[in-house]
Amino acid sequence: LIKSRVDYRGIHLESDLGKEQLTKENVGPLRVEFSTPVSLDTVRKANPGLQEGGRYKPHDCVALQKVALIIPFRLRDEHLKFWLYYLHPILQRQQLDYGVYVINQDGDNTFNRAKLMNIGYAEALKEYDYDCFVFSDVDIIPMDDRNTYKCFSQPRHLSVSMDKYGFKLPYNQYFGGVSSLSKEQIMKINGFPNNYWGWGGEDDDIFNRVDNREMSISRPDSVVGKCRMIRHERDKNNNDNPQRFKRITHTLMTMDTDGLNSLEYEVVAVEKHDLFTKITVDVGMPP
Ligand code: UDH
Repeated sequence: LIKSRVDYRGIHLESDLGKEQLTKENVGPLRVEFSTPVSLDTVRKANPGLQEGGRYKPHDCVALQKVALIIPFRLRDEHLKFWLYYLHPILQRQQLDYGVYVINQDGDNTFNRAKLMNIGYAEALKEYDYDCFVFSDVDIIPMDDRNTYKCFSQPRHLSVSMDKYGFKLPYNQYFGGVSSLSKEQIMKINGFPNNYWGWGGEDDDIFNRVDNREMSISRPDSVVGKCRMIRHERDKNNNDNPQRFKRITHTLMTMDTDGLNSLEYEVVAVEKHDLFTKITVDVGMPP
C-alpha cells in the first residue's frame, strides 16, 4: 500500500485505500472522445445484462456496495447518450450493484443542481436499499476504469484531473463534477443545500459541510482520476448565481436547517427506460 498524502486541509491526495490496482475486469486507461454521436440502440446492444431502469448486479459475485448513480439533468440528451455509452460498461467491470437515476428538472425556471441531487438520493432510496451514492454531472466521463464509482471511508471526489482544468485540480477544496458519499456520510451533513439557484457555489457549500463535520475528502491520484468533460456553452436558465460568494461563508449556520430535512418537491413523472430511470421533478423556483 502507498501511504496517502494529506494536504493542509486534511484532503487525501491519494486513495485512502492505497493505490488502485488493475483487477481481472478493469483495463486501466480508456480512450474517450465525443466526435461521433452514439445512439441509445448501440448502448442497449452493448449492455445486454442490464435490467429495466438501468439496473445491474454482477451474476458471479455479491457486490460489496449498492450504488445509486444520480445525474442532475435538464435538456442534455446528447451528453446523456455519451455518459451511458461510456459508463455502463465501466460500472459493470467494476462489479457494482448499481442503478442510474436521471433527475430531470421540469419547466424552465432557474436550474438547481444540488436540490436535484438531494431528490435523487431520496427517490433512489425509495426503490432499493442503496448504501452509496455517486453524483455525476452528465458531461463528465472518467478516462480510467480504476477510478471506482463507489464509496470510501471519507466522502470521495472522483473528477480530480479534468481536461478542462489541464488535468489538475482547479483549487484544493474543489468538490464539483463527480463525487461519492455513503448514506451515513450524506446523513451527517444533512444532504446538500436546496437554495443555490443558478450556476456555482453549491459544490463549495458541500465541501464546507463535509469539512464542518470533521470529515476529509478522499481522492484518486491524478492519473487514475483523469476525465474528460464534453465542451458546451452555458445552458439557458443557469446563469451565475450572484449570491454564491456570500452563501458559502454561511454554511455552518445554514447546513442544519437547509438540506434533506427541509427538502420539498413534487415528482411529475417516473420513466423506466432500458438504460436509466428518469425522474422528472418540480423543484419550485427561487424566492
Ligand atoms: N445541467 C443540466 N442542464 C442544465 C444545466 C445543468 O443537465 O441546463 C446539469 C448537467 O449534469 C451538468 C451539471 O448540471 O453537467 C453542471 O452544469 P454545467 O455543465 O453548466 O456546469 P459546468 O461548471 O460548466 O460544468 C459551466 C459551463 C461553462 C460554459 C463556458 C462556455 N465557454
